Amino acid sequence: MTTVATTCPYCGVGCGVQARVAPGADVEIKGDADHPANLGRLCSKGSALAETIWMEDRLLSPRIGGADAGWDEALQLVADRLADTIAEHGPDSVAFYVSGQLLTEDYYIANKLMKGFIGSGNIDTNSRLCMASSVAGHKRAFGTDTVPGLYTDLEEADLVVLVGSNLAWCHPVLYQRLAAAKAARPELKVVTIDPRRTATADLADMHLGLAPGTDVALFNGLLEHLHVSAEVDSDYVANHVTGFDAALEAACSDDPCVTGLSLEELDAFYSLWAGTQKVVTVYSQGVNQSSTGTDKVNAILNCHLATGRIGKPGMGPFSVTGQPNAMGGREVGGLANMLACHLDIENAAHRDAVRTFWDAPHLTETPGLKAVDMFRAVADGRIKAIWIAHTNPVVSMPEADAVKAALEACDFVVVSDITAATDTARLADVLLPATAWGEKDGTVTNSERCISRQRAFLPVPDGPRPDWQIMAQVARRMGFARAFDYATPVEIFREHAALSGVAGQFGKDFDISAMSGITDSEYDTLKPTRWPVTAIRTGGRFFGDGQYFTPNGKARMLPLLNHLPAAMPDDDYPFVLNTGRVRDHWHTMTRTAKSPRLSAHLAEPFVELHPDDAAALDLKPADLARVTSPDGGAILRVRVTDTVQKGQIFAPMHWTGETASAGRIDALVAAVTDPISGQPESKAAVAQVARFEARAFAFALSAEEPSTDAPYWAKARARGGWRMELAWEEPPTDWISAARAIFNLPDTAEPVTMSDPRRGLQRLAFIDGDRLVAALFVAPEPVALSRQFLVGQLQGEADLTLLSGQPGADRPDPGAIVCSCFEIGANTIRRAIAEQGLVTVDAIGEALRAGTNCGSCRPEIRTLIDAAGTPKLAAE
Ligand SMILES: Nc1nc2c(c(=O)[nH]1)N[C@H]1C(S)=C(S)[C@@H](COP(=O)(O)OP(=O)(O)OC[C@H]3O[C@@H](n4cnc5c(=O)[nH]c(N)nc54)[C@H](O)[C@@H]3O)O[C@H]1N2
Ligand SMILES: Nc1nc2c(c(=O)[nH]1)N[C@H]1C(S)=C(S)[C@@H](COP(=O)(O)OP(=O)(O)OC[C@H]3O[C@@H](n4cnc5c(=O)[nH]c(N)nc54)[C@H](O)[C@@H]3O)O[C@H]1N2
Ligand code: SF4
Ligand SMILES: [Mo]
Repeated sequence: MTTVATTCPYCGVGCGVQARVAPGADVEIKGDADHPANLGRLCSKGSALAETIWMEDRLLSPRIGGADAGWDEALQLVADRLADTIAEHGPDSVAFYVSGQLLTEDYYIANKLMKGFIGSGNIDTNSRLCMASSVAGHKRAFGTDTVPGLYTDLEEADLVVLVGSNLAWCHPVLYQRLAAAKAARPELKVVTIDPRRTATADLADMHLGLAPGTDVALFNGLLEHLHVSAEVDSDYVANHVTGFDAALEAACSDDPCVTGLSLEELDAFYSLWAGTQKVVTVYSQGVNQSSTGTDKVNAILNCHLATGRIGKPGMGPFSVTGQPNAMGGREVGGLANMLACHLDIENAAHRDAVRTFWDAPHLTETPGLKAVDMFRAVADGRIKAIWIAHTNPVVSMPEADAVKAALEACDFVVVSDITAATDTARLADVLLPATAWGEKDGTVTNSERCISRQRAFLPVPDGPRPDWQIMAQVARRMGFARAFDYATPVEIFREHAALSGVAGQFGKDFDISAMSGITDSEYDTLKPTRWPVTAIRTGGRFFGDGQYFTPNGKARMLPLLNHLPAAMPDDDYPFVLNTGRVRDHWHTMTRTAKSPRLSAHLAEPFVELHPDDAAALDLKPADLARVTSPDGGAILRVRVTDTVQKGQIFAPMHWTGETASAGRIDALVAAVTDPISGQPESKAAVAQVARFEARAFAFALSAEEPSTDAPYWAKARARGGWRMELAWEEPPTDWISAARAIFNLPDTAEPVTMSDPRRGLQRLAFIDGDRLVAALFVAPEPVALSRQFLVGQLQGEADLTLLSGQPGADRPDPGAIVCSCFEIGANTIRRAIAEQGLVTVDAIGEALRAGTNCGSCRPEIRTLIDAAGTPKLAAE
C-alpha cells in the first residue's frame, strides 16, 4: 500500500488529497490533514474522486478523422497543418483555447509556443469565462493581478460578505471552514448577496436578494455611506490611494435603489460593513460573469481601499478562483492579453525581456483574441486552425450553438482530452489522448496563491501523454526543438520560476525565483508553498504595507456607475435566466457523471421558477418546460422554489449533448461581454418559458447505457447501470419495441409487463435470469414513482414487485438523495426529524450519519429541519 499526497482536480480551494493505492485494490481517497487549504477535509466531489478515475470512456489512442492513429502521425499532422496555415495566412490564423485546469507546466508550454514561437497572442482560456473580470479589476486597482488575502482571513474576520458566491456548493471546504469559525465565534457575521437564496445563505445573518446586475450600485451606496458615516480612513486614502474624490462623486450620483432592496436592508448592510473593521468581501461569478464584471470588482475594491481594510489579518477583498489552476494560468500568462509572469504584452521592455529569456524568434507584439472573439474569428474564417485543450467550449461558451457551428466549419480542429465522449471532442479532426488526474505530475495554484503538487499515483495507461508533452512534441516538430526540449515537468517548472525572477526585476509581484534551482527531489517532495517565494520574501498577504504595483505605488479607486445587464426582460422574453452550478457536479460532467453517488443528488437538467411564475404558466413541480432565448432553447425539468425571485429563473450549466437531449444551457446565453475584461455575461440572459407539451413521460432503468431519439431525455449513472428520464410529444405506439430500441435488446427479449390503460400507465421490465436488464415506466404525466427505490433494483436479485414502482410498506421510500456520501434521502431525514424530534444537523448526523463525512449536505439538512418547523416532542 502506498500513499501519495496530491491535490484535488476540482475547485480553486485546492484541497490536499491522500491517495492510497494497493496493487489490485481500489484507490482510497482521503483529505490531507497536512494541507493548509483543507486540513484533512474534503467535499462531496473530492470524497468521490476514486469513483471517477475508472477507465471506461477513456481515449487511449490519437484519432485522425475519427479513426485511431499513431502518435507520430498525429503529432506530425498537427505540426504540419499549424505550420502550413501560419505560412499561408500568418500567425493570427491559428489559435489555442486552453483551460484553468491545465497544470502550470502544461499551461507554460502552451503560452510559450503561441506567444513566443508561433508569434501570435491567440491563446485564450476558459478563465476568460471565469476570472477575467477579477484580473482586470485587480490590475486597475492594484496595478497587478493579485489576491491580497489568505483563507485564514475568513476565519479571523468579524464580517464575511459573500457576493455572487455560492460558497457552500462551489468552494465547500472553504465554506466549512467559515461555518466552523462562525460556530466557534457566533459574533462572526455572514452576509450573502445573491439574487438567489442559495444553500450558502443558510449560514447568513443577512441575505440581500438584489436585482441581477446591480452590485455596482450596491457598493457605490456603501462607499457613500462610508463617507457620510465618517468611516473612510482618510490617512490611508491620503497616503496610499488615488482617485478617491472622483470615485466618491460617482458613487453619490448612483442610486442603490436599483438593487430593489429596501432602505432598511441597505442601511442594515451598510451599517454592519461600516462598523466592522475586520471585514472580508468574498466574490465569485455573480460578480465576474457580467457585462459590468470589472466595474463590480472595482466597486468592491473601492470600499476596501477607502477604509484601508486590505492586506491585514481578517480583512480584505477576496476573489475566489473557480478551477484548480485558475491562478496558475494567470501566473504563466495564459490569457490572450497577458504575457507571462504578470508581465504585459503592451510593454516593450517586458517583451524584450521575455524574448531574450525564451530566445523567442517571433514574440507577439499585440494581445490576441479573447474567447468570445476567438470563436467569432473561427466562425468567420479568420482563424483556420484551433487547438482546444482541457475544456469543452461547445457546452461552456455562450452562444454554444454558434460555437458548435464554428468548429464544424473550421478547417482544422485539434482537441486534447481524456475522453472522446464530449460535445467538443466529437468535432475534432485530430483527437489527442491526455493523461488524467492521478496519472500526471505538475503544480497548481489555489485561490490563496498556494502552489501545490499534483502527483501521479496510478500507472499511465498505454497511449495517453501529458498535456505539456503533447504540446512540446508538436512545437519540436514545428522547428522549435531547442526551446521545447523538456524531459520532465520539473524542468519546465524551473524555467517558469526563473522567468518569474525576470518579472521580479521589473517589480512584479509574482516572483518565485527562489524556486528556480529546485532539484528534482525537492520538486517531488514540494510542500504546499504560497507565493511570492524570493530570496527575501515567502508567502503572506499583499498590500499590508500600503504599497501597490502602480507607477506611483498607490492603489487606484475608480469612478463607477451601475449599468444594468445588456439584455433586460421584455414581453417576448420575460425572464432573467441565471446560470451556475450544482453541489455534486463539475462543469460538463465528463468526470463527476461517472459517479453514481454524485449523480444521485440532481440527476436531470432543471430550471428553477418562483411559485407565482410557475402558477402563471400553469407549471407544476416535475413538469417539463421549454426554455427559449433569442439564441437557443432547452428542455428542462421544472423545480418550483421561492429561492429564486419572481421574474428570474435559474438553470445549471452542467448538462451536455452526452447527458441530455436539450440541456446545454449556454445555447441560450448571449455572447455579450464586459468591455474591459471580455468576460461573458453568463448570469443574465433573457428567456421565455413554456410547457413542453409531452403526451407521455417515462422513467427508465438499464444495466447497459440506454440511448433514444425521444425529444426529451436525460441520463445518469446509477449503481449497476443507468437511469433515464424521457418524454415524447408523439409517443411510440408499441412500447415493447420502443423499449427494445432504447435498451438495445434483441427482438427475442420479452418483458414482464403491467399496464393500466385507463390511467395510461405502461410498465415493463426485462429480466435475464435473476437480474434486471432494463425497465420502463410510462405515464401520461410526469412519472411519480420512488426513483431511489427503483434505482436500487439494478443491483441484486430482480424483484418483480418493482413494477409497482414503490417499495413495500416494510421498506420506506428514502426520497431524493441529500447526503451523497452515505446515500441518505430527504424522506429518511424528514422521518427522523418528525419521529425522533431532531432539531440540529448534528443530531441528524448522530442518528443517520447524514452530513458527517464531507459535510457538503449540511445546509440542505438544515433546510429540511427548518421546513419541518420545531417538531413537538411526543411527551409535550
Ligand atoms: N460543485 C461545483 N463546484 C464548483 C464548480 C462546479 O462546476 N461545481 N466549478 C468551479 C468553478 S470553475 C467556478 S468559476 C466556481 C464558481 O463558483 P460560484 O461563483 O460560487 O458559482 P455560480 O453558481 O456560478 O454562481 C454564484 C452565484 O452568483 C449568483 N448571481 C447571479 N447573478 C448575480 C448578480 O448580478 N449579483 C450577485 N451578487 N450574484 C449573482 C448566482 O445566483 C449564483 O448563486 O465554482 C467552482 N466550484
Ligand atoms: N452558462 C454558463 N456557462 C459557463 C459558466 C456559468 O456559470 N454559466 N461558467 C464558466 C466557467 S467559470 C468555467 S471555468 C467554464 C468551465 O467549462 P469547461 O472548461 O468547458 O468544462 P469542463 O467540463 O471542466 O471541461 C474540461 C474538459 O477537459 C477534459 N479533461 C479532463 N482532464 C483532462 C486532462 O488532464 N487533460 C486534458 N487535455 N483534458 C482533460 C474533460 O474531459 C473535459 O472535456 O464554464 C463556463 N461556462
Ligand atoms: S472543496 Fe471539494 S472540490 Fe474543492 S478542492 Fe476541496 S475537495 Fe476538491
Ligand atoms: Mo470557472
